Amino acid sequence: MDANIAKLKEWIAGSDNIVFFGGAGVSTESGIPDFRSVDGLYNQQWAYPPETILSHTFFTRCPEEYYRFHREKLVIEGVKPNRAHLRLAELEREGKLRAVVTQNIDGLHQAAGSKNVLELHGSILRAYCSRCGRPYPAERMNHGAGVPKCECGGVIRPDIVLYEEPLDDDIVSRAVSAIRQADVLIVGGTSLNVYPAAGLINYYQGHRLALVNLSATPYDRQADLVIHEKIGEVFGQV
Ligand code: CNA
Repeated sequence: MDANIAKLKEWIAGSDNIVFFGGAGVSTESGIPDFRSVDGLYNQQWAYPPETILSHTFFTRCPEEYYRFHREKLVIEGVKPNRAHLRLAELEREGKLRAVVTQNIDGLHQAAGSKNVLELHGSILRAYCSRCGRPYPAERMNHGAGVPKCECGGVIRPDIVLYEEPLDDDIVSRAVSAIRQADVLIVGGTSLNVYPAAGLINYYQGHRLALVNLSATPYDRQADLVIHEKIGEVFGQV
């Protein structure tokens, strides 16, 4: 086993206060493209860049185009949790992992069995009316055609945080508290480019910050351990 992976395994074995902070790279091995990898959404052809389509302004002005992108690019049939999601859920069951803080919107941590999942950017598995707030099953939004409408006439929207929208205060404060108190912080599958989410890892006060990401990140020099490997393969060994 690679020496850095062995070290991570040792940290995990010796801690009962681990927090995981992750992003889209956690789900690429499940078949969901991330944003910034070569085959990620930023490098695919579409009439507008993803950060434009996934913005509050665009959703409000062009809901038809938003929903075309949503159903074609964000909703992927038959995806299953991979070894990273599954091992994290197992560590929580073993009483070692306190929280998963995720930027992902795919619900795969919960599908793997994780309970304390702090979804900084919400989930495409929930929907609500943008006018009256009434909750709706995600089914019609994710699989129907056209723009889903509420009985009140409002547009039904995904319960995700679009660009230009603020994060949920309660989720942020729970994430900050978990990260601040963590003994081991494992950051993985994230380019650490999207703020304010990426800045949350600055609340970590310990000396065992592990970064598991295929490509280099702006936080590599701050980390105590850096592993540039596929996260599912790494979690399959720890
Ligand atoms: P990003 O900016 O696309 O970065 C992903 C990072 O993961 C890159 O640095 C890759 O090198 C790395 N990576 C890709 N595959 C692997 C792998 N198998 N193992 C280890 N590392 C890998 O994505 P971020 O999460 O940093 O950016 C935040 C955005 C992306 C959030 O707003 C998300 O909502 C959004 N997003 C989420 C999903 C999802 O829910 N699955 C998919 C696409 C985008």
